[in-house]
Amino acid sequence: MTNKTLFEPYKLGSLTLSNRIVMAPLTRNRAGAGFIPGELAAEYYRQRASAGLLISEATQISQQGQGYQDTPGIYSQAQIDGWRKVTAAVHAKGGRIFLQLWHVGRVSHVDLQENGAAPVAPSAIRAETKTFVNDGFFDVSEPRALALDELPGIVNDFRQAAANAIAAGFDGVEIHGANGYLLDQFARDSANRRTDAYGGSVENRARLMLEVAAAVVEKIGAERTGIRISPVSPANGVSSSDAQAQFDYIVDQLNSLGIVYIHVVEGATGGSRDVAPFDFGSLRRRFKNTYIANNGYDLDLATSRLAEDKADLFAFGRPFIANPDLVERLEAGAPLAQVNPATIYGGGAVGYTDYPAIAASRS
Ligand code: 8OZ
Repeated sequence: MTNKTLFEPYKLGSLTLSNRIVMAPLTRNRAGAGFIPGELAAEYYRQRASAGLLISEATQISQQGQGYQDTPGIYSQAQIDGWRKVTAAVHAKGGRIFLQLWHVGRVSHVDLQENGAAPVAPSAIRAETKTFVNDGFFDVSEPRALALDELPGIVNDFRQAAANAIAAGFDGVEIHGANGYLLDQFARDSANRRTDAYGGSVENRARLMLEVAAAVVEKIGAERTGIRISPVSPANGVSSSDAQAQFDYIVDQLNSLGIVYIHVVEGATGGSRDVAPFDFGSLRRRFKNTYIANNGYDLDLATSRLAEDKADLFAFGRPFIANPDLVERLEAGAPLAQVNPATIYGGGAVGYTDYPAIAASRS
């Protein structure tokens, strides 16, 4: 047992976070034309800046990496300029913010791709999932398998996007290695049938994720590089026959790279924590830097898991949508507001920047 508390400062690399509560990445589909975050996004993140660390919504590193309508990018100068408003707003309130770097792989639709091209994937296997596009939910498109000589370009897109994030004022980046998107598609054997150096063995399936991590570390430094993984999540139609071996190996290699954190979705993303047998303690023990735990946490679970030293930081997702002052509410034992599911994805200020802080909602 430890006597740490959730509401004390925590040192993440060279940053001092004001508490151990993290705002998890949350897709909100409100980017403007050109996939640029604007003033409204700056206001949304500013309202939530009392989180010890904010992680931005998933942000595509290229047009090819986009899978949903109105998600922001980090590959054009106008996008960098838009994100600078967000980081300035958060920093002015004393907050810290990482950008989540995203390539969706096969979870996309031809209408989001350049010239209506097929989305890309480790193998030409369509995902059993839907995407939000053209103002509705549609089956994802049939993907094509990436050629071996295209993979360095994808690694390079992540590297450049990381540099762009730093140029936009972010404190660091989180590589999206979770939830059935491109890097997770390579890692999980249901989606990867390749017979080259990027398929087959545990080492080969981890290769693209680890090359991306190494490239980002080389570009912006290990202290500013984190990653999110979801070893047993069936999100977006992926599964593994060997999740423990796969993710034990990945985490050992990430540890050798010296990245500042792993952010682990424990269970089915946004669902059950007990979806499959898996020893998350094994990842915790292998990784020497910060372990961020996510999925289904509330104050009691986070408090007890911290006391047992099972994690350093705790990421809350949906509770942050309706509770901009979630940290203050948890600390005060105040009731939490409930989210309106109809306004999570897409739209404007309603259901985005109009959830009041508790002091305001009482008056
Ligand atoms: C919900 C809707 C669309 C995308 C993830 C980026 O699951 C997402 C996402 C979540 O990581």
